[in-house]
Amino acid sequence: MLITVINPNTAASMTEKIGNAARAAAAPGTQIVCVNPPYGPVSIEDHYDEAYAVPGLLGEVRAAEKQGCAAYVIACFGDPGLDAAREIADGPVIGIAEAAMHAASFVSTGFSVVTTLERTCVMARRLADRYGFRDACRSVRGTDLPVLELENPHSGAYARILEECRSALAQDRSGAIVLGCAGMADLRAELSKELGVPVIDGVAAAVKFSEALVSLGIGTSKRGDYARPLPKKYTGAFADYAPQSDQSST
Ligand code: 2AL
Repeated sequence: MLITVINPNTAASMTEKIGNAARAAAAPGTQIVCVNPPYGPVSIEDHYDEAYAVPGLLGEVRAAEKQGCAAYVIACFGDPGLDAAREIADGPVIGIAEAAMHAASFVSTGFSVVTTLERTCVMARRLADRYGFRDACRSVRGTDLPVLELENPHSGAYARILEECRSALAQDRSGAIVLGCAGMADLRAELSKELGVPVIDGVAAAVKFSEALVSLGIGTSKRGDYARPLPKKYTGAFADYAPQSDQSST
């Protein structure tokens, strides 16, 4: 089965890291293709970045649909464009925030999200509410680390994240940690060993949930609001994004 993992930001080093985490999680027989859009923000850490990441992300889904891709992972913790991607995909589309939160809910009654900049905490909290984890998500903790500092080996990111995880476990009654950024995927194993609790990276979790759904023959519903987008004209710079009546070109 082919799973396309999309890093919706344009930082190639992060795409490589995400691809490694996805391949490490994948079962034999699963092919992982990890891509990022050719245009858009280099990192996603506010609502504006999220909005401008979505056209490129949807372009990657459209291209992969033509290759017969079985499932998609949106590898950014804001799960940008998730609903729109589902409208144009036949297979499952899994966001890493929803995957990580669901995984955490299977192994703890409550979890903490440890993320990047303080301002992204509200975004993660809103996702927890939207996915039904209002009670289970005991806290969302920022580390004041910009996303691209996770790509800098001299940033001290690991120590800062470890410290915040420890505070979450000590103060928030959490039994598990959810990593709040795809760029933290490579830190999971060491953090889990050091903290002695489940530490969940959404990239790996989303790959496993995708494999499970595809194996079960379950794709995205095409009834109701996940039906194909309505064919219509888009104007100006977005003309090429217009949904077509011929689904192969949507
Ligand atoms: C992210 C992420 O996973 N990728 C990105 O660009 N920003 N998440 C975050 N909390 O900052």
